[in-house]
Amino acid sequence: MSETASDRSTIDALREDFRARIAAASTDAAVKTLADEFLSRKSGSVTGLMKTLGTLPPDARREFGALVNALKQEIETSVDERRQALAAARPPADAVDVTLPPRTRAVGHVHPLMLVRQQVEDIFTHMGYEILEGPEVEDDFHNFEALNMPPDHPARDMQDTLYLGSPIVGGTWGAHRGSVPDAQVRAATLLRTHTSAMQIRYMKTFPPPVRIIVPGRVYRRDNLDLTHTPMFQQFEGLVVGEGVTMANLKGTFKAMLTALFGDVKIRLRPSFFPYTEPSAEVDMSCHKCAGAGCAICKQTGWLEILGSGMVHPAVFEAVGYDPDAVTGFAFGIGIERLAMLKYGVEDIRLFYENDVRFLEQFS
Ligand code: 2NM
Repeated sequence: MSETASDRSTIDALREDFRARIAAASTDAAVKTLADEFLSRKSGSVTGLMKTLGTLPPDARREFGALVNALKQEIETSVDERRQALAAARPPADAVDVTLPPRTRAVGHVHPLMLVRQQVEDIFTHMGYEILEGPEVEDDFHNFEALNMPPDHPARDMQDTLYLGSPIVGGTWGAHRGSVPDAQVRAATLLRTHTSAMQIRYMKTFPPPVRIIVPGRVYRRDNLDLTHTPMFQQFEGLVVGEGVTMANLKGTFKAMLTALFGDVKIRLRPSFFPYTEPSAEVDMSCHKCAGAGCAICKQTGWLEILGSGMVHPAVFEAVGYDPDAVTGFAFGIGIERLAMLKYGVEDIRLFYENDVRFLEQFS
């Protein structure tokens, strides 16, 4: 029967079409759409064939009906299997997708002031200096009196120095050669205005020779502006021994500033500090314009970088050193100022606001 043959080929074509497409159906929705296309009550193509059965003579109806039924069953089984396969391949609801890129983790940065401090400490460690810290609360003797600043010295004024509401006693401060007793009997009454206070403790505790750097926080009664904070960090250096000269002082600064900023020139200008005589302000040639003049050095070609001098004999007397036997040089540098110059930071307050957008620029 030609009718049956043509209908048989219709069934074969439908089966082939279905088999190809079920294999490609990769979601539940795609499987459902495909199942509906073939089996839906109203418009399914196999359903359509079923509906034609009634018009056929009994023999053909039986024969063709069996074929259509077989196809319908194959499709139903296939759809079920495909659904099960998709379900089995689906990760559980709480599964971890190991192919996702990792979340970026915020990594901390070394604070720019610490970066500079570490570099300076390295430079001086290589030159044989000992690095030590000291107490931030100090007494009048170590902060002023031993540094040749008598009771009527203007630096002691309440205008400049932060005094404690009540005195504090206790503790010791470690040093490589042993420990430096705290307070050395006097009670602390103020926040140190410079770390030279610790250098006095050191000299009172150990005989010459001395080669030390004291980094740390110091306090002054200043209002906040672009270049001042009431707390800032500095390091002071001290070298004492027989025959220490101003040439040693100058060579030391040349070595330090070259290590920090590259090939710079230095120059000394006369200055005054109560604890040094003679005293010198040290400038370095501007590392940005190499001395030609720019906005950073205000067109002068030079940058003021530190204060220094030969230790005053009165300081040696206060700590029990013989000023006829030893000489020494000393200096003080602000760490913030160094960091501002090195990293081109124009506002000192940025170092203390702890805005990560600022801090993460340094590494
Ligand atoms: C400076 C400038 C000049 C200094 C002096 C001393 C000590 F303890 F030896 F007397 N320590 N640091 C000194 C000298 C500090 O800072 C601008």
